[in-house]
Amino acid sequence: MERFYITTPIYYPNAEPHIGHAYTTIYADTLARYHRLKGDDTFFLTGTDEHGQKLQRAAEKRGIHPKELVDEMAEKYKYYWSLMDISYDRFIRTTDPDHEELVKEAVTRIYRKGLIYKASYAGHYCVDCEKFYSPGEYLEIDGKPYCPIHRKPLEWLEEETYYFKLSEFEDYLKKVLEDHVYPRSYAHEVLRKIEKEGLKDVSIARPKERVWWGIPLPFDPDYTIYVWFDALLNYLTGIKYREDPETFNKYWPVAHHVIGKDILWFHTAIWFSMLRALDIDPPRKVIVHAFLINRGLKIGKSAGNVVPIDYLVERYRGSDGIRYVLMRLFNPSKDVDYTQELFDSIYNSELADTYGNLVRRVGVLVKKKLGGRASSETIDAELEQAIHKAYEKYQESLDSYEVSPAIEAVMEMLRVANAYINREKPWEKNDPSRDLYSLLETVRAASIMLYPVTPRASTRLAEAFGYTIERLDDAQPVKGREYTVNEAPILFKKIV
Ligand code: ME8
Repeated sequence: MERFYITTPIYYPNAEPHIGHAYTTIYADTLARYHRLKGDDTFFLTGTDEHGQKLQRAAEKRGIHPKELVDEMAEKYKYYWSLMDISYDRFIRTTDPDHEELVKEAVTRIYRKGLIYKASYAGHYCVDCEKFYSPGEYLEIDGKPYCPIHRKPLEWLEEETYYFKLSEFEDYLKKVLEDHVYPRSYAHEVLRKIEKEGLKDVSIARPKERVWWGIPLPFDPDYTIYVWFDALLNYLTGIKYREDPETFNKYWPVAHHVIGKDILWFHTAIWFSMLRALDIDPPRKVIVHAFLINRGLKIGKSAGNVVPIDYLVERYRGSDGIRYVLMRLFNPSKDVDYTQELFDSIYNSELADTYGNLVRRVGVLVKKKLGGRASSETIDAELEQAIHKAYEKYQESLDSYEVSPAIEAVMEMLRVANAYINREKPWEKNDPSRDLYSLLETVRAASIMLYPVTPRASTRLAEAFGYTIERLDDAQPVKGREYTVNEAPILFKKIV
């Protein structure tokens, strides 16, 4: 049996998730559901990144303890992910005791290897990114350094700290990066940065008097472990690296981290080096995607252009519409511009018209012309071929992490079926059993293949047309199946 381990970034719970977070999480969920459908032993991890100065400040602002804030916000994340039908296997929080133990142990091991040392540090810091920016990386506005992502002034920090010897891993990174990053262009981006700037050691601790909200550094309790060093290790905690080596060894070789391009450096240069320091192989793939933008800027709380999840769930009556549109537009390399018109038009033309309307017509005709029961010992060759073609393209795409082309393959099959019904006019025939059976096989195949993207609509259709969705293999056409159509559902109401 094949295996599959997939993760999302663990998000900062200083604010509620928005469609930018949903974009990543739905994509990871789609791949997780696809692999489960193939019968793979699958583990899907998501969660929240709860320590550090950003959370400490957010709590201070509200006059509450950070733990109170993250407890409240972690629940909100879970709420939104249930609204979006996210099928995670564990929701990890960096305040979970097993994670804190793992981080302490990992940092101690790296320290004992001589890869962590004390020295002083000075630099420009963005608290929203929890990251130092060097000249050339930051924006200058009126001669002052600004964060290129959040467009806020950077803070000057000067302090004694502990460094991780990232510089030791240059040769190693140059050897492994290309094979473990998808699309490869992102590996090249990292390699170019290393080539240009060299690999500088990174600070992995903060003085406790400035940042007290986090995991104490085991070998110097005056310091708190840097939030990124803590957070990245969640990918090991999630599959029980410490307590259960069997589970860990089962899933780690098939680890896939889905991330936005903003956190590429952390998930490649820093994470791969940390893993190497712990004698762990790199993940199978870091899958990177570009941003969802709105009015020219990356969607985010600081840009003030957030599109709330509730709004879209309400607009499309449930999770399927927004899941579909985001996956249809999903693009690893190019930013995707959010506009309501574009989202509505994809929803209307593909889900409501091409898919939903065909399902409705087929359902009504089977009930009217065949009393709700359909079977046939032969299938129309054109539709049979269209199903096979879609099935192949769909798998080929998803096996190489491409969601949009997989969906397009299913839509193409449905367009063939729409042309077929219009041409054959089964409503005019005395016995349209063969036509309708062929169409039923096509919409059944569509519902199975689209299940990872639109799980609700697929389940609804399967119930209405009397079959179950269990395995991807079942999407292939067969002859002589007995359909009992008990309802002609309207899967997607058109937005007018
Ligand atoms: O970076 N378009 O958390 P974060 C596309 N805690 N993706 C977007 C997006 C947008 N407009 N906005 C957010 C952190 N994302 C760390 C991660 S992991 C060990 C620690 C998604 O809350 C995208 O996946 O800032 C991005 O990388 C992530 O949210 C950043 O989430």
